[in-house]
Amino acid sequence: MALLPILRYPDPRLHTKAKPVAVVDDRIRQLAADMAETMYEAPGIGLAATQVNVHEQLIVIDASEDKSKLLTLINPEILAREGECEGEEGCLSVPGIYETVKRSRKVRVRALGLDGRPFELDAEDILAVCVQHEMDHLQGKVFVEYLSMLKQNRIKAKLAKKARITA
Ligand code: GNR
Ligand code: NI
Repeated sequence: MALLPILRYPDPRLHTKAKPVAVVDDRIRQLAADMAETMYEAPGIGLAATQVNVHEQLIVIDASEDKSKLLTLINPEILAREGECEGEEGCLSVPGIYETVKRSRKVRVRALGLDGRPFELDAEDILAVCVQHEMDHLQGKVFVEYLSMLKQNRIKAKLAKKARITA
C-alpha cells in the first residue's frame, strides 16, 4: 500500500485524456488499492487515476457515510442519465474551493470490476455526482471548467497565492 501524490489544478497533466485499461491485472489492482488508500487518507469521496498522474480509465469512489462501500470502476461508461441536480462540489486537486455545478441526478454506469468482469451500477444524488465528477477527470476535465472564465481565473490566483504561502 502507498499514498500517491495528487496533482493540483492548474497542473496541465490534469487535462490528459485517459486510455482504457487493456487488462485488469495485478498492476491495476495495486494501483486501485493505492488510490483507495490515498482517497481515504485525503479524505475524499472519490479519486480518478488522472489525479495521481496515471492516464488510464480507473476510478475509486466511496460516498457512504461509514466509508464501507468502496467502488472501483474500470473503463466506466454512462448508459443512461435522468434528471438534473445542482450541488456544491469540491475536488482534491482544487483544495479549498467549493462551487455549484449542474449534473444529472441519476446515472446508470457500466464498468469493469477488479476481477475484470463487467457490472452495472445505478447511482443517484451524491454517488451519481461523484461518478460524473470522476469520469470528467478521466476526460481531462476539472469541475472548475464549468464555471465562468472570471471565476476560473480567480480560483487560479487564489491557489497560486496559497502555494506561495505554503512554499
Ligand atoms: O472528495 C470529494 N468530494 C466531492 C464533493 C462533491 C462533489 C464531488 C466530489 S469528488 C471529491 C474528490 C475528488 O476530487 N475526486 O476527483
Ligand atoms: Ni476531483
